[in-house]
Amino acid sequence: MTSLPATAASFVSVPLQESASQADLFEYILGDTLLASSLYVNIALAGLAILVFAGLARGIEDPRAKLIVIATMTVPVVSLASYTGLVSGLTVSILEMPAGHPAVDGSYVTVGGQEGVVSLWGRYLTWALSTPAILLALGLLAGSNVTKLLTAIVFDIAMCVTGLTAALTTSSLALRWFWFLMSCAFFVVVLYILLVEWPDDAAAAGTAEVFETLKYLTAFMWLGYPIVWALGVEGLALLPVGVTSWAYSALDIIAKYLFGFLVVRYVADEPRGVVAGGDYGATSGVTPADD
Ligand code: RET
Repeated sequence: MTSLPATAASFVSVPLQESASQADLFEYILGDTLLASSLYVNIALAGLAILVFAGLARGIEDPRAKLIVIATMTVPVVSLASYTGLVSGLTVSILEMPAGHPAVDGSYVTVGGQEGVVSLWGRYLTWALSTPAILLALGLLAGSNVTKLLTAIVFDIAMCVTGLTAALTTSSLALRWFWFLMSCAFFVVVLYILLVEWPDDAAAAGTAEVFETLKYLTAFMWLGYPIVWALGVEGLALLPVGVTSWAYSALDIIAKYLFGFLVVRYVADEPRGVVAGGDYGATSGVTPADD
């Protein structure tokens, strides 16, 4: 009998690595009431928020006021898609954590034959779309210049992408936390613009009062996200996946829907600080020379 060459023999002996399908993940989520409710509640609230914001914004005429409303409405629109992606198992994975990660001992599950932590990484991905919209609305309300607005948005996107990378890194525990710290450093830039630069702009624009409320609401809620990351399954694994997901969902309810409601309700009155007249958004107020 001829024996197999060494490479073929090792190929045959390697057990097949099973991986959870979207259907497996969809069913797993449905079977975990705490986890499922944290996601389905947000699909309902995002839909409701879109309708309420649209209702409140009926009749707004000024283009700059409309722009603030559109930026605000982007948030529940992204959220609706984001949470639907999560419940369908599309943006969820079972991840095997690096050696030494605390979840390895307690928070592992087996889904579709694959063992690991349930990672709802789609959240971090879609924050890269929703949080810039929040900052656009805030920056416009404060009367920010384009440089500060772009700086806040660029560092915010960098924060979300490096947060996503931290969650998806399975090679080394130290690298997971390095990505996390990098994301925190980008977050500091966003907080600086929100808490130091924009309040002065808002005072000059005449929107200081509403900006003050939104500034504190945003800063407190946003600070909750890295804390949940650190305490949840991705970080120190002190919270199980259902509690981690509910913590993010609760922050989302305030940081997205309550925030949006306050912005649209304020803008709907078209106060002096937010309007800009019919030419707003035109590239130039000058008629081109006829030559
Ligand atoms: C992560 C982990 C890495 C460190 C930091 C984070 C910050 C996340 C924030 C998210 C805000 C999300 C909102 C979503 C609304 O749609 C990525 C959790 C700093 C601040 C407001």
